[in-house]
Amino acid sequence: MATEKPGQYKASEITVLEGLDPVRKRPGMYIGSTGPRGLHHLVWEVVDNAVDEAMAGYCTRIEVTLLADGGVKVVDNGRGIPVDKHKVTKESALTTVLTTLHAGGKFDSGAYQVSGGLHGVGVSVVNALSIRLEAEVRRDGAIYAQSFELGVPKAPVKKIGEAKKNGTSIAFWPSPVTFTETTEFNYQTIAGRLREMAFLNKGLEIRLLDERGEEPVHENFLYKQGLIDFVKHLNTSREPIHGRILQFEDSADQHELDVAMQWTSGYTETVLTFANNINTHEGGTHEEGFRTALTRALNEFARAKGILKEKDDNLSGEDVREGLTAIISVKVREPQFEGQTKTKLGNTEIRSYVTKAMNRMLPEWLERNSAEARRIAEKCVSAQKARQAARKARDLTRRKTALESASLPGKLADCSSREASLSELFIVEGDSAAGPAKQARDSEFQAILPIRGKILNVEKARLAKALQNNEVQGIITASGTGIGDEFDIEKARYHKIVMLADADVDGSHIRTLLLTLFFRHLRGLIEAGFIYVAVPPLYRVKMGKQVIYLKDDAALATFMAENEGRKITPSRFKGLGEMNADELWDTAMNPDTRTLMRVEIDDAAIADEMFTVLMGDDVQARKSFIQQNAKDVRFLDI
Ligand code: 0RA
Repeated sequence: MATEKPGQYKASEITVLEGLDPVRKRPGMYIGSTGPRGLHHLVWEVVDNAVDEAMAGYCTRIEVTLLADGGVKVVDNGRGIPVDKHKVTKESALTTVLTTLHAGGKFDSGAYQVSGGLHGVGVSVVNALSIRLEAEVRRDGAIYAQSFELGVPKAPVKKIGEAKKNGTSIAFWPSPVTFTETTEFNYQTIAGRLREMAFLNKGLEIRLLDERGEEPVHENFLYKQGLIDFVKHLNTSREPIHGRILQFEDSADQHELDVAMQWTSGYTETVLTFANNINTHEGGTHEEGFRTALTRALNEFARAKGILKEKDDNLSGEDVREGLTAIISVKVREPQFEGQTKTKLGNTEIRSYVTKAMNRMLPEWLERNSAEARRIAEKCVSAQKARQAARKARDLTRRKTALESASLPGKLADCSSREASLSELFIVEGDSAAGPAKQARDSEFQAILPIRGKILNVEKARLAKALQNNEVQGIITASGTGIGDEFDIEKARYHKIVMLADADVDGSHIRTLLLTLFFRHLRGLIEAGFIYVAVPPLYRVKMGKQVIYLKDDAALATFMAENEGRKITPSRFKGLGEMNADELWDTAMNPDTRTLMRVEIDDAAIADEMFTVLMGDDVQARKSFIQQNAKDVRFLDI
């Protein structure tokens, strides 16, 4: 995208010389979106640079401050961005780093970098999209400073004082011209990611300070045991079946591997994978390599100890991962990120590297800790037995799927279109709302599936048991994709699945249960962007002949203020069941007037934490989690 004529510069110079115009023109290309996600991307970008310094071994502390005036400041105690004159640009390296587009950003390319498909676009992108950015560098005994507006320096780098220690401070104020939706940072989003960064980088201290409220809020993240602490954290409300957490570390000349794992008495598998600190929630070669070694080691151990008899089948991958909480973190010199959301590690050499390293370390651990290893192997065998029993039950449903519609749930009022990309499924709570929904819908492309009462909490049940639940079965068959190893997104029958439940505590509980089902067993639907929540308005207002719907108390207050003096009669919807078909159509179903929120997983680790803690058994953990996250957890009741 360089504007210079090709051939005029050497390739390396063109990269260095590219300015920030393209970023200001098409911000989405660089940060994904200009919504809240893109906004937070700015913070990740600056923090990632500081974490790169830590991974290279030069930085031990990072401080992130959410400033009272809406900016963010990130301070680290690394080497400091160099300030000497750059060979090509003839200006301070600090200025170059902040005003030119170049992949990566580090001049010394030896170190691991977070850079990849996701982050790593460079701090200059943050600069381009900020109305103001202040950089301060401590280096070579002095403090240097430079300010920018929308990426343009206000003056050259200036020495403003003496300094004993080294470090970098970047403060920036995102431009409301780019971030039209919001420029407000979310504390929970930032805290979650910083905590995860601290887990992944053992010994790195990350502080978060929020100065925006009346009382400042701060949290410190520092984990001496890294991934072990991460696993402990994820298992807070679970029941481990062995005390010692398995931990493996290995490094080869080109890559590093870090693993921590522990089995619990539950049934969900939480295997989180990272490459260069990026949550690879589409998995990839590191996960494949890990799975191969894990299945093999447990089969061999179980056979050797007679826990698995000669006549028994081998344990499957699913069997050995039941109840497992594991973190796999690799550092790769040149990571390739693939997949729909660029969160799948593609480096093929990593598959065999991880398998080999685990083949060496895991059997040895099992042998050395044979009492614990036995408990683990026995758990795997009981998972296998349950799976075999479940398969018998599933075979019945599978035979029916051959008959297509025969297997669809009886309560489903299907749409006539068979074009999945145009079809919508509304999951509606209760019969009182299902009636009007069926009347209101456009049966060409809208299907209705009523669910009665509370659906099963799949967090607490084995899959086999979950499948016996009518509501769960209905949702799975209606969605068309199948589950587990058979899940196939291509078979999805609707590309929009909309949860329609009341705004009250019961409705919120049902949404949480449904989300848990999607997250644990139909996650591909969330990842494909097919899951939505309908947000019906709370108020209907009559003003003359007009009928206006307002989503919440704030919207009502604004509307009343704007129309002061006019005769307005607001009424509050108590529940979906109270709406007639027309109202339901306007507020929840008509594509032109409804409000739908797409359910997104920004970070599987953080989502997993939320589901585990909220849906698990530990009431205390649940209470404190909800108290901490109250602002943010929209779907959940206390
Ligand atoms: C380029 C080169 C070096 C360090 C950095 C950039 C650097 C960037 C950031 C961004 C935030 N914090 C940072 N800390 C360092 C290496 C300089 C050297 O060789 O001393």
